[in-house]
Order: sequence, then C-alpha cells, then structure tokens
Amino acid sequence: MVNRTEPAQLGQVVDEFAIDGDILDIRPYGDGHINVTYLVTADDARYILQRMNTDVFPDTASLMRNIELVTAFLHARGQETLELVPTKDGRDWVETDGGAFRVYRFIEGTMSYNLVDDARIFASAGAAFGAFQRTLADFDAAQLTETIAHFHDTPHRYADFRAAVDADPLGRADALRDEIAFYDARADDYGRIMAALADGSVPLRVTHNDTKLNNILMDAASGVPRAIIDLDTVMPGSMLFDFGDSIRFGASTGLEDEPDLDKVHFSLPLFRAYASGFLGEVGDTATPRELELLPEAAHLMTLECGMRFLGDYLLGDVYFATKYPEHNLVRAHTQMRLAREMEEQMPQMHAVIDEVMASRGGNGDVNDADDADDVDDAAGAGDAR
Ligand code: ADP
Ligand code: GN1
Ligand code: MG
Repeated sequence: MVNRTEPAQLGQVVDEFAIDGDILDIRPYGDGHINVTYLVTADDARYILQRMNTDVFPDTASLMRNIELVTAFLHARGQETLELVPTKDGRDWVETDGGAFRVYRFIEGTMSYNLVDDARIFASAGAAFGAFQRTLADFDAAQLTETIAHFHDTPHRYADFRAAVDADPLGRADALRDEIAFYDARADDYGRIMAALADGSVPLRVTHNDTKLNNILMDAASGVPRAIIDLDTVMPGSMLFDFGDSIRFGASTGLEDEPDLDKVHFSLPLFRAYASGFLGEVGDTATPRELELLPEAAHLMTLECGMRFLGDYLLGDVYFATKYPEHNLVRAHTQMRLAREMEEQMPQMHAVIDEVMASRGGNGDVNDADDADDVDDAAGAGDAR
C-alpha cells in the first residue's frame, strides 16, 4: 500500500513550499497508518511533509479547507496546533504526478506514545482530548465537510466487513472462521451509538474521530500534552467515538500490533485514568445517555477497529499501511482480545464512570468510596496539564 516517492521527486515537491533555508535531508517518519509522512530537515527549521492518502480522502480540497478552518480556530484560542506551510505562491498543498502533498511546521520538543503504562500520562491525554472537544463546541460544524462518510457508523463498518468476507479475493476467509464468527456473534450490538444519535439522546458534536495516543504530541521535557495532530477526520461525530477510540488504543497493556497476546490486556486503571482526565473537561456537558454509553463506546470502537483490520486483511491490505504480510491480522487479534476483556469487565467500567462523575461533583452514582479516592489521584494528574 505504501509506495514511497523517489527522494529526488520529494525534493522538488518540498521546493514548491515556502521553506526557510536549504533542504538538508528528507526521510520517512512516524507511525501513521494512512498518510505517508516524511521529516524534512532544512538549514533553519524542520518540517513534516505528507503525501496525503487520496484513496482514503479523495476530496483533497475539502480536507485541506477543514484543516485550515480548524487550525485557525484553535490558534485563535491560544492552543498549539498544526501549522500549514504555504507554497511559494500561497496554496496549502500541491498536486503532482506522485500524489497530493502538504507541509506542516515540525512541532519541536515533543514526543508521542504508542503504549503507556503510567496512568498519569494517560489521564493527561484524556484531559487534552476533552479540552480539544470542549474548545470545538464553539466551532460551527456546518463549515466542515465530512471527509469520510460513515466513519464511525459501526453497522456500516460491519456491512463493509461482511462484503469483504463474501468477496474473499485471496481465499483467506476459510482460515479465519473463528475471527469472522466473533464479529458475527456481536452484530446485534453494533447499532447502539448510531441509535442514540438518531433519537437525540446523544448529540452530534465536532469531534476528532481518530483519538489514538500517538495523535497527541507531548512535551518531551515535561510530559504535558502540547498539540493534538492528525486533524484529517475532524467532523461532526459523537463524544463516544473520541472516548472509545482512545480507550481501545491506550487502555491496553500491549501495542496495537503486539503479536504476543499474553501481553495484551484491557487495563481498568488506565480506563479510569483516561475517564477522569476526559470527563474532567467534558463531564459537565455530557448527557446522561452519553455517560451511560461510555463503556459500550470503548467496546464498540474496539470491535469496529478490529473488523476494519480483519476486513483489510481479507481484501489484501489495501487500506492500512502494513509492515509485514500478517500485520492487519495481528492487529485484529489484539482488538478481539481487548473487546473480550472489556465484555468481562463491563460492570466495573460502568462503576468507574459513576465514580469519576461523583468525584468531580457531577451527577453520577457513587458505588465505591474507596475507589473514588483513586480516581481523585488520576484526575489530579489530568488537571496538571
Ligand atoms: P497518519 O494520518 O498517517 O496517522 P499523522 O498526521 O498522524 O499521519 O502523522 C504521522 C506521524 O507524524 C504522527 O504520529 C507524528 O509522530 C508525526 N507528526 C505529524 N505531524 C507532525 C508535526 N507537525 N510535528 C511533529 N510531528 C508530527
Ligand atoms: C488510522 O491515521 P492513523 O494512523 O492515526 C485510521 C483510524 C484507525 C487507526 C488504527 C483515517 O489512524 O481510523 O482507528 O488507523 N484513520 C483513518 O490504528 O482511517
Ligand atoms: Mg496519525
């Protein structure tokens, strides 16, 4: 899927942008699954060059307009955010034979995590994504183009998954009977968030929609979240999508692509930490139904992502960037492990949400006063942002 553009061609592309000084080096960078990302080192500054994935985002002009609008809005509110570097003739991106490219200023002095075991760090990520959403509550959603239709519509994703199973172009489905049965067995659950959006008990908000931990840049010295990146999927959505996707990626004791499933467990302490950070920012705006569905959202986003990985494996790895032939299957297996463990711990997850809301003076039920003290610790870390 990832075909690298020739270095000489990349040099020509970068040359179209208003970059300070001579370009010294261009090399592949980061762990994103969608765009092809390069670090560009010039005399005076570093930059991120991205070949945008125009299969995934075919309407580049609208995508880039969304990013312009959202980054300008965040910047005006004093938040550190992505900064596009224009071309020498004032455009936001260039289209070449080798694809569509954009350049951002490199956000210096930061790092990101693919795995975290420190609950305080994860709590601060929750607070950062919560604050992001709270800030965007004032953004006029009508300005945004939906960059990918049905992005977190889980029943729609399941239909796509079934179509991949039926097409089975590489004859892989036979060996995946257990995995396919796993997703079929849960089909009745997939519509819960979409139903709540449809009946109005869960409001549409402007959401990030791709809230995995490596889409937050943390200050390398202090560990404090600095900027939320990967704004390609900022669209009208549900708070539940953002919360659930963060949990599926970050409340795991293993990497998203950990091949040894013995290392992959759903972590209730990490769930608690993230919930305290996130709800510390948006808990007062959450509807009762949103609060009630937060644990299910984590479960659903984990199922959804897993079926996307498995569907992509069935289709021959045409969507997510992969580093080896079984990569998407390995990813699907971690998501299945996590979803199973969430099913086992669903009552505890609900209790955590109640405790977090109670400890922040919200309207949740108090189930366990001792655990609520632990929540206070994690909430304190989240507030340290
Ligand atoms: P993808 O859509 O493929 O996930 P991202 O926009 O998330 O692409 O970028 C991939 C990686 O590149 C990020 O996870 C991050 O490590 C790095 N990155 C992207 N933009 C910047 C930036 N402006 N400054 C520093 N690092 C960045
Ligand atoms: C992709 O772009 P990236 O790597 O941050 C994907 C997400 C998935 C994620 C799984 C536009 O995110 O939806 O949850 O991979 N982004 C898109 O790691 O499909
Ligand atoms: Mg990313």
